[in-house]
Amino acid sequence: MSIEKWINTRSRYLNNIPVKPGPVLYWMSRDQRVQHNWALLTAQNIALELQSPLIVAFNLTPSFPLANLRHYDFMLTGLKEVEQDLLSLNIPFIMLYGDPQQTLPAYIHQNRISTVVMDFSPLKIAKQWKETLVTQTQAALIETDAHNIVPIWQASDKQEYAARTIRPKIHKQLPQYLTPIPAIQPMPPHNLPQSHQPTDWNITYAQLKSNTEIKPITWLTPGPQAAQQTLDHFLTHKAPTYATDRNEPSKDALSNLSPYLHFGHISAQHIAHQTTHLESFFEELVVRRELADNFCHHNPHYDSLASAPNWAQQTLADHQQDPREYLYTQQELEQALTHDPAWNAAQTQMLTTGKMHGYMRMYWAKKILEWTPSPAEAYQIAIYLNDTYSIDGRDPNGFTGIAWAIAGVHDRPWKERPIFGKIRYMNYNGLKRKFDIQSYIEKHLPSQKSLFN
Ligand code: FAD
Ligand code: FO1
Repeated sequence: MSIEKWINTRSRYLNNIPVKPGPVLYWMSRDQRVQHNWALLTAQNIALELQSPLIVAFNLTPSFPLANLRHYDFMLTGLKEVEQDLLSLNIPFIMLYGDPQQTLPAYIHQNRISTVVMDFSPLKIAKQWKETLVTQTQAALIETDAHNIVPIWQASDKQEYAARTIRPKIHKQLPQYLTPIPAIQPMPPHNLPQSHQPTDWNITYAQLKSNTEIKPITWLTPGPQAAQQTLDHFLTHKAPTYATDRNEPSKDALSNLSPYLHFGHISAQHIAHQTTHLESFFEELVVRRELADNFCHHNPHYDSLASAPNWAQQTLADHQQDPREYLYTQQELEQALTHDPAWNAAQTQMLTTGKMHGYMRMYWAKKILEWTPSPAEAYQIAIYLNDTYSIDGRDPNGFTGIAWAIAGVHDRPWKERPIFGKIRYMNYNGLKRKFDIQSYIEKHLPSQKSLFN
């Protein structure tokens, strides 16, 4: 296959330096896996075509925003498995440390890398890293969307209004993009200058500067193998009842795949292949998740209230001065000290397990809007709590979920009311009416009884 064939619609050039013979580097970041990884596949095919060595590098930024030991432990455990998977395919894995805006240009220069392939992320931090690289290197730079089934640039060229507007654009292209993903092949022996030294994981852990009081989670095993096992378990035991049970917070009905999708330990395309028959799951995994990337990619204000559509900005401003019956500080919310046991149960579930039930996340964020002095502050508190404690946090899905709950993004105006204005409202009685919320409360707050029973 010619090089151009591999720089297909899943990839794009970030500079106009042509690919030429010389070592090919896959700078792994969002998609931390070997198999079902279009970015690694693109890099491998270019290296084979050029008869050049292939190297994979991961740059550890010890102070990733709002990340702590809970997240680094999950991620680094997964990367240890990725290193072994790569070595078994004769592909060297290099761990870099520090600010990628310095470490990558230096690595590329020192090792005379001729082509760099990167995976895609819509987040500003990743875009900043790449913008710097474009100005600092003479290597060909290629970005491959290894996260979305329909590449972000093919799905839409603008911020989509709602799931209903992006859904047809995604479904129309699934026949072209929801295809089997070729396996990564073993590479021929390489004569790279630095004989590959396996990563010293003690040095890696020693680089971390984040706080350590938020403990790693133990109920979920990190890494690509465990991700596959979690998928198998979901398909066998949960898929049949997912459509009916997925919103019931007291049931363990969700797939638990979000931490693996966030760290790229598993490919959404690989999951989608096996879940086309699960309509409600497929809608979340494909349409909702790819809508989140679309929102973060096209709206630079995804991490603030400025992301809200005009109707929402207006309505929240109209009600900014409404009296708040309850007001809590970030710390009181963080410690689950509100009057509402359902909210406290959701916050406690996130604190202790790192993963709040999806339905409760909607209720949780909307109550932060109701119980804080301003929508702008509510937005920041929701991001801070979600990204500090959720194992799947710091993700486009999180920014988009908070934008939906507090700022009406991807939603429509509802009946006007105090504080919320026309932002969709949720309340405790709704939970009580629809779910066994008492069991959820007792499961996560054994001591507290329901306030309203
Ligand atoms: P399942 O129901 O099994 O879903 C399977 C996959 O579908 C998920 O892993 C996810 O990739 C996708 N998906 C499901 N629901 C959504 C959704 N509403 N939006 C986008 N994709 C979805 N998701 C995160 O990954 N990280 C977050 O930090 C996060 N924060 C959220 C905050 C708020 C306020 C809200 C309302 C939602 C948030 N979500 C977040 C979206 C959703 O709640 C989670 O993706 C889901 O609960 C993850 O659990 P699961 O994989 O077991 O879910
Ligand atoms: N990606 C990296 O390339 N280097 C890191 O050190 C890194 C740390 C990290 C910590 C928590 C977390 O949730 C994600 C982290 N990521 C890191 C991966 C991250 O998902 C993406 O690379 C960026 O978010 C861009 O999408």
